[in-house]
Amino acid sequence: MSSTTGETVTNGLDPLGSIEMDLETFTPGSGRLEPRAALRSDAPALDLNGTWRFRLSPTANVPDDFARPGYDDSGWAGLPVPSHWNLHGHGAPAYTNVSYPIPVDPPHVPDDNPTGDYRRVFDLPEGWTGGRLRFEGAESFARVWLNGHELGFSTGSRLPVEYDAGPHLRPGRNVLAARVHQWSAATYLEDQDMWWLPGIFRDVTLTRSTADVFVRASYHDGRGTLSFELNAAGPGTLSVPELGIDALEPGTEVTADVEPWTAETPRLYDAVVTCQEETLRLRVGFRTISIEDGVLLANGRPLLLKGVNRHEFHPERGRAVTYESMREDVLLMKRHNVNAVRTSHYPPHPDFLDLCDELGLWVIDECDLETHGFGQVAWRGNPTDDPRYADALLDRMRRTVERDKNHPSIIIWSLGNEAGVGRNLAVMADWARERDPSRPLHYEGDRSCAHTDVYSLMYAPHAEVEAIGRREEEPLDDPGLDARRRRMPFLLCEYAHAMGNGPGGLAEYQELFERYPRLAGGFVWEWIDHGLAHPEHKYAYGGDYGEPVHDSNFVVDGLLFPDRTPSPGLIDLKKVFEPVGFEFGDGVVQVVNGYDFTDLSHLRFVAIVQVEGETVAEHRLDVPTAGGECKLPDLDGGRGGERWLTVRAELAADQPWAAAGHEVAWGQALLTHALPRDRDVTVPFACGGGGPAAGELTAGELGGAELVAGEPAGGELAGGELTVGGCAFDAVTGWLVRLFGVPVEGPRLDLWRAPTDNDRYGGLDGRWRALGLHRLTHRVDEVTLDDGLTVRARVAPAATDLGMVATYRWTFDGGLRLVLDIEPDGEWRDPIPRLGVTMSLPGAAVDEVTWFGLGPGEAYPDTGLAARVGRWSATVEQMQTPYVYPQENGHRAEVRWAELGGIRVSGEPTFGLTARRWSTGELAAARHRPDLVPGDRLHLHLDLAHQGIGTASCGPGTLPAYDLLARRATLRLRFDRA
Ligand code: IPT
Repeated sequence: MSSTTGETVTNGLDPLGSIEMDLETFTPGSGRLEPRAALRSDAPALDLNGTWRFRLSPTANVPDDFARPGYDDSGWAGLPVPSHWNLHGHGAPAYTNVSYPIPVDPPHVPDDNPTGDYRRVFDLPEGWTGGRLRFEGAESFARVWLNGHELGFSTGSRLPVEYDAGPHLRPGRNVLAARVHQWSAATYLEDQDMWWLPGIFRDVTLTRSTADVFVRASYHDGRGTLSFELNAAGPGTLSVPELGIDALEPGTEVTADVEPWTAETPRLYDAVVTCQEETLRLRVGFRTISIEDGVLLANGRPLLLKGVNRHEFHPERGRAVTYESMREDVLLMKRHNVNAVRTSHYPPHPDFLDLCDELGLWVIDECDLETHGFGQVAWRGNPTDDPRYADALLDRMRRTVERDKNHPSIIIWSLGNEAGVGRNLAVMADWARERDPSRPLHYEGDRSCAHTDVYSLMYAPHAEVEAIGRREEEPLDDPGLDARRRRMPFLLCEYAHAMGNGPGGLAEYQELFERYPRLAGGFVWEWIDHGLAHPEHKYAYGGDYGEPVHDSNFVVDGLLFPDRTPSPGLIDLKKVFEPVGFEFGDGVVQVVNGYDFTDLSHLRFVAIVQVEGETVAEHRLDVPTAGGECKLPDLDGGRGGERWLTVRAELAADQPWAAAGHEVAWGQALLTHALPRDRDVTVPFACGGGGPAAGELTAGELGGAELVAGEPAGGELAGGELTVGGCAFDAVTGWLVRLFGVPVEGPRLDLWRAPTDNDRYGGLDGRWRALGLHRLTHRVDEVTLDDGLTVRARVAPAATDLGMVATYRWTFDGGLRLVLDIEPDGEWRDPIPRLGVTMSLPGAAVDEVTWFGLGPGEAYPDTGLAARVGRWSATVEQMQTPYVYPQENGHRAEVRWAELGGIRVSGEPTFGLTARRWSTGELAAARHRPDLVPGDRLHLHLDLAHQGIGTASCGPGTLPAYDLLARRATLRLRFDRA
């Protein structure tokens, strides 16, 4: 703040200037107690969550008299704690990815600085003395008063702080007050890609617990070694009754026969630390993380991280997540074969880590640090390299490690995310190494890995990952650092950007991770879409609250939709992460145990035989618990048709994270192809050989003769229509107008799809629009009638000489057959979105679609790994994948046949099926789900091929094998009455 005299004073304008100074201080806090572990203690504690009195001011420049106990807050609103005030009608959320929403001018912040004042009255139970006020999280700067006495302030939004309340507590009524500023000098350290959500968003307690414990439990060859540090008022000992460990003194070591903790076998031992003034309960997991010869090991065995990046998010509550939703996250991860989580990009609510210990997930715990927006000013002034911010960065690392040090699930500490490089990283790393040598350090932002123990990249393309796997990466300039990094295991802390439709390329990454021991796996970006519940848009993203600077729907890039239903990307990931593999041979199946630590004894195996998608036999398989060859039963059966064998591995008994019968893995093998259909009788289209006469058609004449099903018939030319077997063509244009009595438009060649996020951000969409693929013109050049109907057309966008020659060859043999030859005209360079036909029919006639092919979910060339051959049914509504930002979706692949609205469409041999109640143009124009309003037509897309999906929204595009290049192609379809 500046005075008008030209002389800069920080506190020149009002007597509350000291607040301004603190807001812009580099110091992380004042009046705080030393950080300590989140512990379960029997010491009395008072839950101070609930409804607090609340007032929002637009600036920080307001009197702080509200902190006085006698202040009259009767005019204030009520606000739940924990929560974010801007999700409760006070202001609005804002989203930016990399950009700061304030000028980059550390440590200063704008005068417009939403400031929330909080008051909470509580009664102290009788006989209560002393205690600490503990805030688990407040964003971004919080000052606290008790009964009018300032206790201090703190920054580090996603980290706890404790103040000594004792001296100021009174018997009976007490008044707690807090002032939270949205912007502060600490904002520069919290530029994570997420909504800006201020407020006291985690729990507040008054606790009389004061002790700190650091348990160290390692594992080697069946033996566990245990010791602990205690920081308490007076002596204390540790006991683990189940292991016969009793009254262990701090600093002494004991060993015992134990079962190790792993994410697959999350074995925990109850421990009790008995101190003079309190008893603490912990759960100890014995495990050792090490690095040998560039391989990441857990308990001496190579570890493959099948991970996701998890932000805390709930569509109504933001980052103020409940225990139930944290638990749901862990259960969903376990059920989808995820074994690891990176807490991007801050330490989560402490309960989440308890759930990881208990249910089994490997965790990279990341410090609350990101300064990404400095990248937009060439990293000038980056706090990571500014000594004035050193204390704040060290403070964050200390509070992360101290709070979370007792979790066996945490195997790696991460210094932060996207914070550039600088000397403060060394300060953080040196301290963490000293305090906890048992866990390797991670930080992706410094490619030299000068301060880390694992080599990490984000969004590296497959080829680069493979080079690293082979230890053939590009060298660093500094030979010493290069040699050091070359000895490190590698992980992708982010990959496979799950934004919208996709991600593609998962299987190819997994294949590399499994092939090269140096590759310790990776973490898909990201777990959940951060779409905020919105009355008009259903789910809001950046810009929906009128933010002047925002990053649109980049915040909606998760494997779960905002309501936590799995997107196709998560279903695919489950398949790719399967811990059991199946290789089919002649009469046998080879079952491969892909677990890192366990055998297969917790699974049962079922073989299912299906003919045309209908189950004809089911058998139990006896699979050796170590995996290996398993003889298949006699799978012959009388009925014809396409026969498939599916082998499923399911949980044999209930697990804490899923019920018995939960499918863990599956494989499929084709047993016999379908017999070719008898199609030798072709009914000639032409009667009397007359070609179609031009100029005969009027609208009133539409509506030709219906034929009884199965009756052989010759074609008939009347009223400007050529009819055959209940199907009619416009005699002039050659377009199909009726299909077994159903009025239709099309099929016509179509090359466009509503762009996916990957198409848009990766640039393909722009190229397709420039080419005009969304506005193709059709010109019929020739209509020939003989024993069939041949229509030759040129399909091309305006303003270019590129086009496609489409030759539709129609014949009738009781069913209507289409052979469509497509030939590119001109030099097509870019991949095209799709190749197929689009047609529409009256929507009211169709509700359910049944198909035999891949399903039940959508599949594109490089996605849909979880789709299996079967017979599936879904309503048109259910066939839509509800991406928050509407885009191409719902394509069912390798469809042999589909029935809808009394019509059966068959591929010869297969086709891609998409059915919608809106056109591609409408889908492409929609910005939120509610923009899509069902029309009265059903739009049917019958495709030969699609462009792959890739992950170009952030990361590599489609692998070359999945590019759809314009080339000669033939689509063969057949239409019958269902
Ligand atoms: C990367 C970020 O680490 C992550 O927070 C998220 O923003 C992701 O991108 C995109 O959704 S950083 C990017 C510049 C590679």
